[in-house]
Amino acid sequence: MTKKSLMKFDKNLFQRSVEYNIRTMYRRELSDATSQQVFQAAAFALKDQIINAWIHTQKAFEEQNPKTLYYLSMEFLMGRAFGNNLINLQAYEPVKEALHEMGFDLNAIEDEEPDPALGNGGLGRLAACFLDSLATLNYPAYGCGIRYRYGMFQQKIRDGYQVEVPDNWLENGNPFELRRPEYTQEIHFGGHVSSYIDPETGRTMFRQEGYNAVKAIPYDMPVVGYGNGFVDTLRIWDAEPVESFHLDSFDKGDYQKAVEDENLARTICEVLYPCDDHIQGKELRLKQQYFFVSASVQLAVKKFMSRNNDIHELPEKVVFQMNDTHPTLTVPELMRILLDEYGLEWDDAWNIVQHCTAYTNHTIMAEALEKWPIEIFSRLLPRIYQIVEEINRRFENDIHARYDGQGDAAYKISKMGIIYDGQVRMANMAIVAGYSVNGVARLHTEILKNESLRDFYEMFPEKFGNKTNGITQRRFLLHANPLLADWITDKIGDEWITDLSRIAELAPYADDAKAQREFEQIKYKNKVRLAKYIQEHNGIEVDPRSIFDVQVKRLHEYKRQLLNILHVMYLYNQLKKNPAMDYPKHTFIFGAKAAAGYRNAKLTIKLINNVAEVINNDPSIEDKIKVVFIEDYRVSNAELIFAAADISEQISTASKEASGTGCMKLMLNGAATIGTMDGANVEMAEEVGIENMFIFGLSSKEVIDYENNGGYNPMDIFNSDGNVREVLVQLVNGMYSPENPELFRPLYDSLLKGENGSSADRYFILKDFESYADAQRRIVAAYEDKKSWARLAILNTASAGKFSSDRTIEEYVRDIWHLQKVELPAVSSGRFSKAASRTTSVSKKSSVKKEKTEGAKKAVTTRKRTSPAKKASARS
Ligand code: 26W
Repeated sequence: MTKKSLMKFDKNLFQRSVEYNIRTMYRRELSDATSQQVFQAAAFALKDQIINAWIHTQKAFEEQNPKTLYYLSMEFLMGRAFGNNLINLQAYEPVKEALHEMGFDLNAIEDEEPDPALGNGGLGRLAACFLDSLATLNYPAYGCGIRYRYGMFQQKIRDGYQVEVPDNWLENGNPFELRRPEYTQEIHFGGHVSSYIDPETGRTMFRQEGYNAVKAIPYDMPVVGYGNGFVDTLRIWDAEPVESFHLDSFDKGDYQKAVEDENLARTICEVLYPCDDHIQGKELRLKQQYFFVSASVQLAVKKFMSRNNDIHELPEKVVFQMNDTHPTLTVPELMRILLDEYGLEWDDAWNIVQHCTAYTNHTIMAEALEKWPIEIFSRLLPRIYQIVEEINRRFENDIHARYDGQGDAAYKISKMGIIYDGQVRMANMAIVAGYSVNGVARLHTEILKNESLRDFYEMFPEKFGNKTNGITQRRFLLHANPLLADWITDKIGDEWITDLSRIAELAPYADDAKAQREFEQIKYKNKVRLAKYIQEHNGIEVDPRSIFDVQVKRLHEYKRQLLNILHVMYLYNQLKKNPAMDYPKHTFIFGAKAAAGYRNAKLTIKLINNVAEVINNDPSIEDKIKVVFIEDYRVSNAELIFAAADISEQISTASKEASGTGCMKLMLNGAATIGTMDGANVEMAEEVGIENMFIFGLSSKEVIDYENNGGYNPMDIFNSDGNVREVLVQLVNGMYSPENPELFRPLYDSLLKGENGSSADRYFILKDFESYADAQRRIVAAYEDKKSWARLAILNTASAGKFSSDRTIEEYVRDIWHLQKVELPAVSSGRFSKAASRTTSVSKKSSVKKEKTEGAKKAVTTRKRTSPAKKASARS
């Protein structure tokens, strides 16, 4: 790999350790071991090495008692750990060599690891990138989540349809996790609330009784920082029954409860909900939310009290970041602990909660806003519900105090009330309680302030801020694209690995003919690698010299995969009518999972596959276009895809994509974006220049204006645009579904008629079609000139500096979390682990703008690599 390992890696010891593990774990000789067994053995050998650094880091936390971040998220889409840990330990090359000498190929061994898919998409992957950055930047943090037994389903494509297969990722065990029974917490559901008088204070107190209980057991996974010997923790909770099932329970008369407790424990962590577009109000999901939030908050408070004396100081040492509304129960749960267990008065407790909790919003889609029916909520969480009622009562009083004069209070309560219309509205609770509300890209934050959360912004303007998303360059460039990573390091050095703003130094190479050729060659090799994967997995032969045009992301109507495939159908029509048409070879690559119950999304997958079937098998177009649907899109194959892309499709209806992060991964790997002015695309255009992207479509303002005026009439386009009409008719004339011409009728209807009361073409696909087709024409023209295309690609890579999650994390630290970096004391470290390898200094090149406050100054420090000699003197 790019960077020379700074670790003292003992190849011999590693090899002996792998061999030993194979003997003791599998009673086998090395020569008889399967690849899976070698993976397990090597992963355990690696974990042994990580453990030292992990202990060392956690000891430093204990000694320094720093403020700690608890990043609460229902999803962590970590991807495979083995290769990533090797990268961050700077031991990739030595381990590759060690395995090679033993007769194994590291890539093949990496492929043996199941891809932990404890997340749906953007929100979960963002959480994983954040952990990587937190550890790399020396910040004390826990990721808190759920250890789902089954992660995101595996997608199989059968006859063009998506079929969901359970993802049994723990089948062979997880070598990187540690079970921590000593941190077990108990969680209570149901029952009722009773009150009693505290004999000491004379105050009325409340407690939950007759509940069902479940034990929460944490499993810890190391999160290894890059090259700094720093290891944070991902703590995911599993459920177990409080007592194992006793036969004598029957005699004691609580047989029923024993069975219920057992069932509760069995079901709670069973499966990740594969839905990220609308809420289903499923009781089990609310149980999952309370389960992991309660366990995480209880333990955080206990840990705090073990190091500090006064619970009132909690906000100085603890911050809970709520990743969307899913962990909002943090608010009433912390209130419960402070009121019922620590005996605080309401105002005191509320003051603490208001200084410990912060909320990130990831979507403006109304159907994704979490609301729970009071009936379910109060039955499942009776004491928590009482507390929410009181929070709501007091907040309504505040609204009255502020708006009664204007006669607006009733309206404001209808918008902002926490309990309203028979439901508990989670976003409203998170905003009222938290001290910070942030959006994930500038445009998104502006829409929150001016549209969707306007009333809240009016009331609490100081809470709102923007934190544009980012991605970790260590996984998505250093690991995913070793050829490009090496090339970049060759040109500008390796500082970009921990300071992506440095990648701007590549820009001058955009005009260098030799660099252009080299860049092109690298892209070509990566396309060959992906073409091989496609050949193996899809049986489709694609030409690596064709344009690789990629749309990989969750399938949603607002992301408009339908626009993309309708355009492919249109192109095909053009080629059929005009076989001599000069058109460069173009491969359209899709990858997407659809929520299991999302009909139009699943039908779009079927449409893509059916279009692929027709086009890929039509010799008359001479392979000018190919369509590929990559099965089971996930973190591991995403890495191959990003490295090989020429074109990145970011074509959501403007205003709908909060940020997007795939756009950043593709840009970093030198793909040019075709996109709307939506989400982070807007900021990408600022960085690379709009002339180096292919921008099209309605602006978010235009979309919002249409929406506020009842939409537009797509029939006008149908009637006036013959090209559009032709493809729409082909949706329902059996051209792509001869066995059932009506198959795609729902897609046709969604475009022209609207369904379930929503307006026709709700996502402005037809409205944007011509403008999209035009942007595609510009791409094809630009691709003709190889040199200028390479220039464009290099400029995209060189302009991606802003989009590192390191920058995002520094902004959260500066404006919201106020954490300090923890410097590790020096140790004469063992192999792999290298503590305190760096000193801290204010980097002039930091992409985070300097702030005036003291705390902020500390937060923007980024480290610089110093010579070993300097390091030694810094330590002494
Ligand atoms: C209640 C069901 C549910 C589950 C998940 C609703 C909504 C979600 C997530 C908020 C959906 C999500 O992943 N949003 C994405 O978050 C990314 C990280 O900020 C953004 O880059 C994407 O634009 C946004 O769609």
